[in-house]
Amino acid sequence: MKLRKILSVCTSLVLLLVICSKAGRAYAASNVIDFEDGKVPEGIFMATLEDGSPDGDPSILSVVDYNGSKMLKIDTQENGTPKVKFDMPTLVGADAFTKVRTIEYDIIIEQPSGDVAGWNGGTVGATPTGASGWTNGTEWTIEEYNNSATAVKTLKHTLTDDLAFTDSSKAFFMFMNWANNGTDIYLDNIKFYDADGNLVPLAGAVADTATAEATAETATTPKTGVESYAVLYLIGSALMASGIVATKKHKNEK
Ligand SMILES: [Ca+2]
Ligand SMILES: [Ca+2]
Repeated sequence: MKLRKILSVCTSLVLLLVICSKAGRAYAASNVIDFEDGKVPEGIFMATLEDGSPDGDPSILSVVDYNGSKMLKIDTQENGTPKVKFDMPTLVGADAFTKVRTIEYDIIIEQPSGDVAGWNGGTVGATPTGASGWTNGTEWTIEEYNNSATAVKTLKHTLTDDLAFTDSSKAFFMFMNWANNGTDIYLDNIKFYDADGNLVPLAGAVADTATAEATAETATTPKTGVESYAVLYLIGSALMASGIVATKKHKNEK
């Protein structure tokens, strides 16, 4: 009898676990551009000049399988500076773009010729002033003189208070690589944070977030799937241990 009870409790725990991990995944996906749908989001595109011609290298953007995930590939075509724009009103919505202060992303750089990746670097600019937006930027550098591809690196660029976005027509981050050596750039897990370091949800993700929160509340579990898993695992282990003790006791009594 006791064993059957323990089994039914364990089954309930597994069910709870499945619910929690699903809720956790939906919540995470709504705040991160992870490219897993295979599409280049509408708010990410190559910079152009006023006449519509490329501003810098006419690189081609696509989503590809790389390093075990789907990533945004910036495929340089000539030897100019690739300039990729992240348009904040499109990505987080017209009501939320003024909150955004920080962009964060994972980056890998590869020299497709097989030669070493060498020096790559540039600026991530944002602009309330100036057409090309690089004057207000934060510089980045990645060097690799042994391999053709660099290790994954997470880069983060934060605007100072006086450069916060105000005008929706000029509210963008612009990623640039000044290296003109034909390297391809791969980006993934793009996130935006407000001045207090909170993730700013992506546009169109509000409904997903609400659903995930509701599910999490119904299940009365901690916020993240990982935490839930740890707690349930501990409870499960404790129950199983007590089950073993009970079975042993029963045998002894016999
Ligand atoms: Ca990805
Ligand atoms: Ca290329």
